[in-house]
Amino acid sequence: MGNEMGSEIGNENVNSKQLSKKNRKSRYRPIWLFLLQVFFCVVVPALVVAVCLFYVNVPHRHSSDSDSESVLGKTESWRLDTQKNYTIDLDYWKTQTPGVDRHYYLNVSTMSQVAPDGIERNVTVINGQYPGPLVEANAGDTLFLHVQAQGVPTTIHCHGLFFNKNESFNDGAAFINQCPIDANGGTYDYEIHLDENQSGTYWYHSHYGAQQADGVFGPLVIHSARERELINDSYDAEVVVMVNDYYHAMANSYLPEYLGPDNENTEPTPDDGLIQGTNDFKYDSATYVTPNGDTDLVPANFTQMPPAVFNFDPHKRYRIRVINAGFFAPFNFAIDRHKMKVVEADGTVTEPLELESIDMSVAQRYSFILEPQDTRLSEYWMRVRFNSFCFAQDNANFNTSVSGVIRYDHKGTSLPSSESWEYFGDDVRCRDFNQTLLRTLEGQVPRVQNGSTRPDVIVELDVSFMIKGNQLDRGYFNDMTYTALANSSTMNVLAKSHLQNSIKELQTTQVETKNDGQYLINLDKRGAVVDLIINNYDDGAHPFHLHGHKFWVLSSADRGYFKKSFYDSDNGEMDFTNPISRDVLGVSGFGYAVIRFVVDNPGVWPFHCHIGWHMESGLLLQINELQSEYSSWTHIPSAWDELCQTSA
Ligand SMILES: [Cu+2]
Repeated sequence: MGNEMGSEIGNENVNSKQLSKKNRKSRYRPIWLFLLQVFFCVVVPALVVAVCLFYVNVPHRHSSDSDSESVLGKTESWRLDTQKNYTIDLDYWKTQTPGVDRHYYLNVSTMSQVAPDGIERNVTVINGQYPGPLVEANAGDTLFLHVQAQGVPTTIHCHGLFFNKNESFNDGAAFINQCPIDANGGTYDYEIHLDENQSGTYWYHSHYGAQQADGVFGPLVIHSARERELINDSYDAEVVVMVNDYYHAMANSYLPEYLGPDNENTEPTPDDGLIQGTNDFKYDSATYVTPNGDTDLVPANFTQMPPAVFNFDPHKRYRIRVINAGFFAPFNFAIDRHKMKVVEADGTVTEPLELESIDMSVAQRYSFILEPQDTRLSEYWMRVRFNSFCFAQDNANFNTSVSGVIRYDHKGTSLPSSESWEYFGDDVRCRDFNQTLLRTLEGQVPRVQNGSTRPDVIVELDVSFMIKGNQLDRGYFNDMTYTALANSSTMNVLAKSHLQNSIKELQTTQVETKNDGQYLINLDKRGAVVDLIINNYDDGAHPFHLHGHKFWVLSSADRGYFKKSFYDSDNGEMDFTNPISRDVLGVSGFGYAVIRFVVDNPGVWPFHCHIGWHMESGLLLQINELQSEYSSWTHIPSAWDELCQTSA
């Protein structure tokens, strides 16, 4: 609005100059004409300027739908231009060979009066824009993230990356892999040597408290010629589609009630869902529910925003990379009259799987090749349906059907009239789709040396939410709920004070230790095959994420509990061939899963539910992998140690 008004003021100035010239010529005209000229040359422009300034200083309240035209097509300075930024330049990446240094500068700060969906709120964002920019590299490159914190502490975690060149200290989980970057202009440079064999769709986000939900996240894509070859499809265009649930207030404002006494894990329900950081939220002052029921938070300003628009070329074949970058809510994703040939899940190339829609838990990613089923229309709806069955409470603000527009005729402005695929949603369960449909291309589950289906190490994890001390409901793995260290990180302690500390000393040989609020699974034998058996005794689904690895999904079930005899049965309860290997798996309420990984990556790796609220409730443990190796590293930068000194 500021720019628009500025240009109007400018035009008035030009007009008054033109009138002034005429005025000089008219000095011998009658007095009434002179007064008329004064009126038009001075009084009218002054009034116009005054009115303009009034509107610049006092923004419209609740501008109505009729104002939406003026917003469409105009980009606010705080809004990232995702049409440009999230479109991948495939031709460029095809010319790149691995081994390049890629530098990104990420400045984290809090801004006020930002309105991704039209409702103004404070956000914490990267480089002053919402959402975060696309970060890209080739497999085998070195990725530098130069992060600066301005006004808020932060850390950046690259979700799904292995950090397997002895770089666990750059994983970014606050109080686990590092101390936070100091709020007062503190900096840290993440230098990540990317694995030559890791590629696909990832994302990065703040791993400090609940900060991710406030806007510190963005897509991360690792390109690879080998991956394109494996996918073996002649796609010639690529787009990232980033979807997230969205709240109308800072995440921390919900925590006192959520984590407070007598709240039985009733998570705050989102107000909205965004595609590419935008949505056409329908504001109605009569029915609007203010965050936390705080009546002071009636929106001062509302601007109707447009839905996400994708301008596609009908002659191109698209690879779409979808990311659930949300904090809490899973969704179903579909595009009218287009099928999706899934070719990648969490960075793993899959055997092609054709679907009409796909369910995605928080933090999961899929790539699919877009397969138009007809070309009669020039616009089609992209549909994101959040599953309200997953919410503990209703939120009248949240229209759980969020839409984007795919436009083949870029000059068109009309909304699609396309029809949806049949949708069986709002399932009576909250779960991933049947994961046995997904197969790792050319994959093979690792086995122990004698070829047995059983692993070297089995860890059984019972998941629950329990009310214990002070009437507080917390998330538990077995009998442990996580609480962060106050002034250090687990890895600082275990790497630098490995012979004497209060968490886990190097000479300790137990697989499981539980000291100082830190539940560790200690894996000391390189090459060992490890299975985590996750029995979910909670009624809610949990998307579990392991840092530093992908895991093989040997088994997952919506109901029941795992029996070890399944290892020896041929009844299909387990799969030791080529099931999916990924880094996030949703485990249904009262269901279970068995996941496998190999001990080959020294470091401290969180294993946690990726629902931000549940992580705040303590549903997190740490894999302490090859401590004998990482505690002898001499290459950890001194800047990493210093983070703990400034935050202490
Ligand atoms: Cu959870």
